[in-house]
Amino acid sequence: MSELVRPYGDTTGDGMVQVSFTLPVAAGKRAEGAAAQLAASMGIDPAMVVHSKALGPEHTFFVVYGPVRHLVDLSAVSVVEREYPLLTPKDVNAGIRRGLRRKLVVLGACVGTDAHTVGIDAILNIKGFAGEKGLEYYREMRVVNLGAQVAVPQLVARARAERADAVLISQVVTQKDAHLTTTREVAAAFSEAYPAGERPLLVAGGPRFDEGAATSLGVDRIFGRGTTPGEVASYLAHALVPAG
Ligand code: B12
Repeated sequence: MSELVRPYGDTTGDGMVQVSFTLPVAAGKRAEGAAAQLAASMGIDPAMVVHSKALGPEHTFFVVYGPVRHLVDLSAVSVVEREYPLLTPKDVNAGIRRGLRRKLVVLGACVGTDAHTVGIDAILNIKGFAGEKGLEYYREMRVVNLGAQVAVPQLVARARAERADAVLISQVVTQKDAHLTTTREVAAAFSEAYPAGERPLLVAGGPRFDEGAATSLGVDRIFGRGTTPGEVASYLAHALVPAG
């Protein structure tokens, strides 16, 4: 059964939305008219330009507010649901000890030209993120954090040398779809370097990934914005430690 909702602005169901964008047009009346035209073609009608600011001499940034007629059908929403239980560090450690009888080796890096290490550090470093300790805190994990701008061949070589069970890559920059290209490169390089079915678990993360795109990118799992270390640790235990 469909379950329909509309955006909420001032009153229920008024359909109000707010969007922001930049046009390569010098600030002024003409630029604001251009913004309103674009918003109208996007279905915002009437479109109110509520903010505009010059970005240098030839560009203008806009915020546009107005109603859309589109509906959202909640029964047709598709998201990746977590298919594993959230475990405490104690339970993850106990599971690894019992199931693997050795430390689980996790290799992490910010790959390609990307230098945004804060995200992968939030997952790996002992200080962690959002009140949860990072994977370095887990006694039964051995974490190797390669830092920023790691080339794909270097990542593969290090994964082999460390006998990594899981390789965690971070991609924050999305300009020209760099995050997608680099992730595909990583997946292809690991498939080439390892016999079929023997490559480490590949996990990609970053704020602008679609969590449903893992298969199409050739990795096992994708984590998006707001991910916490406990979610990643629980997933690694679920995916790599034999049950029981
Ligand atoms: C800090 C920062 C920098 C710092 C980075 C310092 C460092 N050591 O990391 C510096 C100043 C170096 C920098 C440089 C640049 N930056 Co910058 N930067 C940011 C900023 C402000 C914050 C990013 C951040 O730290 N977020 C906090 C962390 C905790 O969040 P997160 O990365 O999303 O990580 C979480 C999840 O995504 C997930 N996650 C992330 N990775 C992984 C990996 C795995 C395996 C898993 C499981 C989970 C996971 O878990 C984390 C915790 O929840 C953002 C804007 C913003 N507000 O986000 C811009 C931003 C990312 N930067 C941007 C840009 C453009 C650049 C530059 C190109 C600017 C320039 N022209 O030089 C350079 C690029 C440098 C390079 N080669 O990469 C753009 C990217 C735009 C785009 N579409 O790609 C942004 C969005 C700013 C913007 N609005 O324009 N930047």
